[in-house]
Amino acid sequence: MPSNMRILLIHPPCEKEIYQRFLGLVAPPIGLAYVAAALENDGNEVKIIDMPAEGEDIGDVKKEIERFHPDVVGVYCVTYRVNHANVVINTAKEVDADIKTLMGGPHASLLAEDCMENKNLDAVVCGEGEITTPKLVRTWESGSDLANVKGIVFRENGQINRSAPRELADVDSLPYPARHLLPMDKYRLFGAFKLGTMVSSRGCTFGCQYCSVAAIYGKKWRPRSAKRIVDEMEYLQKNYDIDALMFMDDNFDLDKKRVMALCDEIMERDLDILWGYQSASVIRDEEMLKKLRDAGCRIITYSIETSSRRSIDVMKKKVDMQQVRDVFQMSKEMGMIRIANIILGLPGENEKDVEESIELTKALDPEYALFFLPAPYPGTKFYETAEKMGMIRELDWNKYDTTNPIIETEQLSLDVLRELNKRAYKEFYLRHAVLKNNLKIFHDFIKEGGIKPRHIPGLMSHVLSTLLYLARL
Ligand code: B12
Ligand code: SF4
Repeated sequence: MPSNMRILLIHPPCEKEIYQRFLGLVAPPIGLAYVAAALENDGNEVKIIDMPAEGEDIGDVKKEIERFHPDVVGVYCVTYRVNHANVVINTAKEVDADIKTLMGGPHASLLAEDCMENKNLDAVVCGEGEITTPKLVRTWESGSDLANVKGIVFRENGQINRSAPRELADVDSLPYPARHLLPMDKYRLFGAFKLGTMVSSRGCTFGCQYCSVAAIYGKKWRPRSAKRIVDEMEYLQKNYDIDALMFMDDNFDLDKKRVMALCDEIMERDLDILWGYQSASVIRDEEMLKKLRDAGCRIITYSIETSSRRSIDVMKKKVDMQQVRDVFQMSKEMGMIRIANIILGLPGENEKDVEESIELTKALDPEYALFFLPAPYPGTKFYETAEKMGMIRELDWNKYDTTNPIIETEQLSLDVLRELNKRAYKEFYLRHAVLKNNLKIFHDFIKEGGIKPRHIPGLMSHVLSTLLYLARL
């Protein structure tokens, strides 16, 4: 018999973040859409509210819950949105004490018992939600024993209990995310391109000390097959008329063979789509880059994180700086839009190291650079170390969005970090080279037909708002 519950899934709002400011990126909460698809397949009526994309603030939650009148309210919870996630949970109970409340996502998965301190929260789904959530909902519906649902933390007779862990899903057999429940018209890249996102693999084998993914799923990487990925790309293009597609994988290019097979499949099907991804590895491989370029990949975010040898060692991040330089040069020659992700002020670094990172970023000369301040996410090795060494100065989790300084070391105070971060943005963006690189890229895109007249107002307003932001820094 199908399940028959009304379920409201909420992506809570947060501050305008750096990806939006500098890349004009508004991306869908694809994890919630995966959970929604699984719940719909089981017979439930599901609604997703993507509050950041809808421009809603937390005060709008009550009217949304009253309007849909759900049996279950579930919320996505990352560390920097935990306070808003709690407001959602509390509001649901305030509207109707019989509504079941539920959290999922990285922060809830790592700190489930902590989250359950909020007495209004009935359960947490730890890790992936596709298998667990429909089973939990069915168990609530039938009133059976929650202990039989693997992968949850739940409340029973005033006690907080944890069930057996859930095994990881077979990523190739999951249904597509329920994009029909998302406001697909609202997602953008560079403020102009209609954006679709996909996940072609889950997890990562690297185990960086500051990473929540490694802390939740361990060092496991689960790829989808090239055929299934390109099927979904075709589906997205056909049904949502997107201008660009970004892969939101943790580690997209871990396996060269898979990347090559994926590109071959895209080319064999003659799929004309502009796409991009985030490279965790920064691999020097001309053959792969060429193939990516030929298959329509034009945007690569390189997570260099840091150029300081000391912090590379401390954070167990695999970075070879000569390789990074070569990769940036090669991908420039191939006409890619390159985005560099840099973390400033990791433990062990002093002011000079941070300045070197800024100089290095300028020398790499990408079209865009994002500078993050280190945030020790609870549940990670980095958090353990930072806490043990008394480095954590900021306790408000709202601030853990990598734009605010959180840890202080003997070499770098919070104020110095804040200033260095501002300086990084100004020094990087207020240069002729950035303007020149961007003009060249956009000129090429216009020539190739990637930029159409309808994109111009969005692009202009994005550039203007970035410049205004820089001027106010
Ligand atoms: C794509 C992505 C982004 C995109 C955002 C896309 C979007 N709109 O959500 C961009 C590039 C904008 C981004 C930005 C940032 N991100 Co980010 N991002 C990711 C990434 C790589 C993938 C997320 C994803 O879509 N995964 C695929 C889906 C299928 O998995 P999922 O989201 O985890 O969902 C599953 C489960 O969690 C669960 N689930 C999720 N929600 C719910 C809700 C309910 C009710 C239930 C039952 C289950 C459930 O079921 C889902 C299906 O299995 C994650 C890493 C990760 N794996 O989580 C980091 C991650 C979420 N980001 C992180 C961070 C730190 C940031 C930034 C703050 C800084 C930065 N340096 O990147 C910024 C700021 C963002 C902001 N203010 O909103 C951290 C968060 C850590 C934490 N503890 O909170 C993560 C975990 C990365 C990490 N290495 O630790 N990010
Ligand atoms: S490379 Fe990225 S996803 Fe992989 S462990 Fe490091 S931070 Fe996490």
